[in-house]
Amino acid sequence: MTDRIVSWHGNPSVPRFTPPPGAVDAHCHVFGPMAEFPFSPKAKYLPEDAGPDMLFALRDRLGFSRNVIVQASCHGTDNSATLNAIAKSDGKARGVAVVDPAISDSELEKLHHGGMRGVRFNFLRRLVDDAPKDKFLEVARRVHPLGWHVVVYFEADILEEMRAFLDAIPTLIVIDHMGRPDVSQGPSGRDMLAFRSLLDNREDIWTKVTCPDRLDPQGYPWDDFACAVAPLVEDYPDRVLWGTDWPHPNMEKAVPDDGALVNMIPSIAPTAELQRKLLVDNPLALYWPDD
Ligand code: 0GY
Repeated sequence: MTDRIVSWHGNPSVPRFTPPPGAVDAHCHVFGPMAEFPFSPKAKYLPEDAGPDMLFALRDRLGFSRNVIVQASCHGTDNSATLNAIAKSDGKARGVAVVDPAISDSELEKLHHGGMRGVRFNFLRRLVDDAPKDKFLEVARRVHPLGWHVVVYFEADILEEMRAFLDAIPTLIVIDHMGRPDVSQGPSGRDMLAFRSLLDNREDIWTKVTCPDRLDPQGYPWDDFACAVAPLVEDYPDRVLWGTDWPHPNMEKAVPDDGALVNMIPSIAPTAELQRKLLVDNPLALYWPDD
C-alpha cells in the first residue's frame, strides 16, 4: 500500500431532486486529515484526505441538513477523526464508532458525549482482519444502556451464518447496504428474500438502502438497484435510512457522482411521505431522538 487513493467525485453535480427540509445523509465517512489523524497501521486502503470541511460542503451542495458519520475501517478503532468532524459540525452530525472490544466504560461515555450513537461491526474480510462475534456481542450488551444501536456490515454470502449472531444482539440493529444483495436477481431474488426474512424476524432491524454504485454491476443509472430496492422501501418505510457513502471507500475505479445518487432517491422512494420517512423521520428518530 503506497499511493493514497481518491475515491470521490471532484465536481459532483447539483441534484435535480430536492431532499425534504431537514434531510440526513445517514451513511458517510471522513478520512483524516492524515497529518492530524493518522490512518490505522492495519488499514486496507490509504485514502487522500477527505475531512469535515469537504463533507459539509458536499452536504450543502446536495441539499442535506445533517450527516451521520460512520467510522471508516482505515481509521481502525481510533475514532478521533470522526469525533473531530462531529465536533466541527455545529450539532449537525452524529456518529457511529468502531471500538476495541476492550474499551472501558468511561471511553464509551466519552464517545457518547462526542456524538456517537452506535457501534459498527464489520465482517468484510477485505476491510478487517477479524470479526469476533463473541466480543462484538459483549460490546452490544455494554452499549445498550447508552441507548446506542449496532450497525452490522456483511455480504449476502454470509447472511445465513449471521442469523444467530443478529438474534443475540440486544439493541436495535442497522444493516449496512441491505447486506449487499445481488440486485440483478430482482426484488424477489434469493438475496432479497433472505434479507427480508431477517427484517421479518425482528421489528427492530433497520437497513440502509444505500450504494447503488457498489451493488448494481450494470452501473449508472442503477436501474437494477431501483427495481430491487423500491419494494423494500415501500414495505418497510419506517426502518430504512439513506446515505451517500461519501467519500466512497474503495470505489476509486468507479467513482459515483453524488448528485446522481441523490437524483435516484425518488426511484426507490417515489412518494413525498416515503421520502420524508427515509431522509428525515427515520434518521432523526435514531440519531437525534430529542429533536
Ligand atoms: C462503506 C463500504 C466500504 C468501506 C467501509 O469502513 C470502511 O472502510 O465501510 C467498502 O469498502 O465496502 O460502507 O463505506
